[in-house]
Amino acid sequence: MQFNDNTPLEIVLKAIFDPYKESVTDVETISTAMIRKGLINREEDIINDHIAFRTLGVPNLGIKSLEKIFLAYGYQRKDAFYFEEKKLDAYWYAPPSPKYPRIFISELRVDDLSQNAQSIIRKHTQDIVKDPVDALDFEKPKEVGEFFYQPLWEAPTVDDFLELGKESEYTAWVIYNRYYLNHYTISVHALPEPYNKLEKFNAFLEETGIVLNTAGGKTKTSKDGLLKQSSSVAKMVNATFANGEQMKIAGSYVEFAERLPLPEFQAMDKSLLKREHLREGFESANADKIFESTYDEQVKKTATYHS
Ligand code: OOG
Ligand code: NI
Repeated sequence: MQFNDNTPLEIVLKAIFDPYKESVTDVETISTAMIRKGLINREEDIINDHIAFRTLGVPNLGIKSLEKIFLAYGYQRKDAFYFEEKKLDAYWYAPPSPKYPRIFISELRVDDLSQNAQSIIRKHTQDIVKDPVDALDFEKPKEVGEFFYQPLWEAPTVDDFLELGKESEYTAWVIYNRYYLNHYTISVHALPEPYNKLEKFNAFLEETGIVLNTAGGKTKTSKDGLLKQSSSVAKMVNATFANGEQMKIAGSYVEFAERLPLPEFQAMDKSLLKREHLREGFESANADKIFESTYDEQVKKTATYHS
């Protein structure tokens, strides 16, 4: 991501990205390998396709609350998605300029969980009686960015975390991580040939030691064939729970997206292709599997799991 203008939105995005980069070591591993391979000169050359957040559907939180931040900086809400089995709703948001990433925000359908899981969630969130986003001053973008890393509610106990995880791994992740940036996404189509093809880029990532999410296959392809996505598996990170208890849990991950030209632009000179010529939006079936990048089944494949 290269931002030169220091606009409020750029300051917010940077404040969201920096702590994520600090904790997700794959970010730097991948950038360094891409530089060594000559795919980019600097990390800032990577075009960030989108970033994603997770939230809980309870009063004063959820999509309705978090989206206000991005709407305030000029984003527009686009298509809705529904994930039956994972009990999630989501929207994506188009940026005010193609130089900024899209946003994907998902939300847990809390009422669809068991009474037991609901009561654990409500125990953590019931004291939030006002929308915390309403207290933000959008003219102070650094503070807005820092909001994503504020506690919002008490850290869960290890028992509550594990109990939630039995029913919904997404929920356990959110109850601990809250609005932590879930992933950023490298635009693979923007890289030099032949690494602008996701299958080739995936092989390069694996040579670099990156473990890919295999849910639904390493490459997830939309029905129209024009949006291909893959993702790394989240690494385990040290987490401090209530009463100071420590345990390793899944952190955040990195995604890779290849957007192909729309049928009417497929004959166009490749060097002239811009964002508006490429497949837009997201794909439910791809997203459904990408969520699993933080799920035990995938995460246990990383070497650090038992350390
Ligand atoms: C988001 C998963 C979906 C996409 O690009 O379809 C997604 C998440 O893991 O919270 O990122
Ligand atoms: Ni994504």
